[in-house]
Amino acid sequence: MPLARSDTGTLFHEEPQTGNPYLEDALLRSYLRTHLPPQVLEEVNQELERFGSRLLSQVKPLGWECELNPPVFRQYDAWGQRLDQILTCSAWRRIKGIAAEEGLIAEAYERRFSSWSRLHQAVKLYLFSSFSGGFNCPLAMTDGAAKVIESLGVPGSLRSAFEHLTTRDPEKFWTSGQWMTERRGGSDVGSGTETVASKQPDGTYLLHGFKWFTSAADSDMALTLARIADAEGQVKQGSSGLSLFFLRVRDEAGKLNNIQVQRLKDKLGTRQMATAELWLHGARAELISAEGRGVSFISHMLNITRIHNVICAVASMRRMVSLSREYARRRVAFGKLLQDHPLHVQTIARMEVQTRGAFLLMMEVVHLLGLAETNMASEQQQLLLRLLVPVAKLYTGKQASAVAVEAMESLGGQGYMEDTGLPVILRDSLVLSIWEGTTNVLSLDVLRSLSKSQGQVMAAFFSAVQKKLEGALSSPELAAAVKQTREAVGSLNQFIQAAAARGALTMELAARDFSYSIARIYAGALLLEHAARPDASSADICAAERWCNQELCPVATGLGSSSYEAKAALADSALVYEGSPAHSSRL
Ligand code: UCC
Repeated sequence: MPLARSDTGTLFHEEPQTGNPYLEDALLRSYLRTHLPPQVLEEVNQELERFGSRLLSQVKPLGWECELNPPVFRQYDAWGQRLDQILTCSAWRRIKGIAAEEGLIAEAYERRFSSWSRLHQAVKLYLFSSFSGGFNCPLAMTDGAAKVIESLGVPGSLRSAFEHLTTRDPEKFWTSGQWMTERRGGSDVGSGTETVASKQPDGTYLLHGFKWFTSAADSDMALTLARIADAEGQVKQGSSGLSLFFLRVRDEAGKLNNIQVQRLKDKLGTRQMATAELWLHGARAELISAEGRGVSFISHMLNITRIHNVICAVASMRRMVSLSREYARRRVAFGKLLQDHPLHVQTIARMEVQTRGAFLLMMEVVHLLGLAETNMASEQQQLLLRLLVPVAKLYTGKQASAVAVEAMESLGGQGYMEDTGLPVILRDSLVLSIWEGTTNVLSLDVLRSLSKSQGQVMAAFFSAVQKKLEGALSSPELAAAVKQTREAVGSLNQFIQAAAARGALTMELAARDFSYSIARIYAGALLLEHAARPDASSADICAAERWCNQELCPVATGLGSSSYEAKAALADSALVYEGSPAHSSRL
């Protein structure tokens, strides 16, 4: 009678205990064994094992402390003087130091492993992400800023900033913000940006404007967009009126650079990290792009932060699956462990398949980026990278929250409890499909990459998929999955031919399904390639088969059901607005 007295119950839920995240990640380790040159593998393997154990012993508790102690905003002191201080907790600052020590940005720019440095950095970020207490966000923007400066050839005036961003010295390490979003919009940067830059006699600019979402507002510097005013104070509207600026947030004495903090945002997730509304009242800044080329220059940053988004999405999926599978080893229900209930394990296996596809997509993107950055990428690989960044971002951003919700459910009511930490992961994953370009905006970016390259990105895609499928043909057990993928490739090709004969509306309506088709087919080809290795595990083979069993080319189905025609757009509108005042008023 365990509950004969109310305070002596013996039933306790056991916390899922996960170990070294590197050692427990079979797919990551087999990927590195397969692809890294032996000397690089030896070094990286040891380092990642050490890093994995540091994450558990040091970073994980700090990350949780960040969640419990979110940043606080002090606008005024007791005497009415304006302070505008964003106070972060000591754990947040300690994680910043660890990020520097571990070279989480430096690794990509030192290039000690040549083209593999990017991949090595990405793997560290992937392991770090779920324990980082939200510090993955400032790191994304810091990396993006370093990339912009590097792409400019590290001009003299930005050398010091570049060194601060890429140092391993915690005392010198800077993080950067990316101040793109203004009150009139986050996606439509070209028409939503109102900040004005006026040139000063010394060649610097003073910025006046209002930045509506500035993430990691405690950063040391920022890159931001503004419109340069001419002698009459006039500015050019639209995207071609935007230029890119560098600014320090505070001076050496800690005084804000003519910036006022209006308030901190009250967000659903990423609460460990301060996102603020900022007034720029003459913030001194340096023009770093050609005039009117701001969007094009900041796209270097966007592509890097989008890749970080992919890394965080995959990390979050992996973390949730790890917690789910470990819980199933401990929790008894209906007379046996959850791991002995086939339906429960089937549910986790489905999450695992999604995580594996997303993981390989992430590794492909960072591998291509590493090649591009060391001038080792062919033209085809560069085109593929341009296409896959938005595809991977939009696909994994959506999958991360789907997996998080499913994994939470697999822990039952416990998963819904704040102090298990699972709700934090879920909340944080929900932003991944929103910031850095929503799913639809990125689907349109996929179309932009097609039109800008006159279709060459698709030629690169088809040729890369074809090569991977040819490699997988040697494994008879993969034959059915290869066939399914080939058919999907054929359907995608047919869609492109058919869409070419129709108007722009068809492509716009198809953009999301088209991007999903690219993601599913490419991830399928990657899973098949991985499963065709001589030392592939049965899990590798099963993951490839199951992935390829899903609908790989949804855009073909949409075309078949006439979903992308003008008539369908009218029907969409009727469906959405039936019963709304807007609809009634038209009657
Ligand atoms: O800041 C934010 C939150 C910070 C938190 C960061 C944390 C990261 C998380 C990581 C994990 C924890 S969120 C704000 C993010 N905002 C966006 O992502 C903006 C979304 N909107 C877009 O992406 C739009 O598509 C725009 C702004 C790029 C579209 O602008 P335009 O003006 O219509 O663009 P255009 O005219 O099409 O492109 C202008 C130029 C073109 O080059 P040129 O002039 O040579 O023809 C384009 O080809 O920019 C080029 N371009 C690109 N190039 C545009 N996009 C790209 C691209 N993705 N890659 C290469």
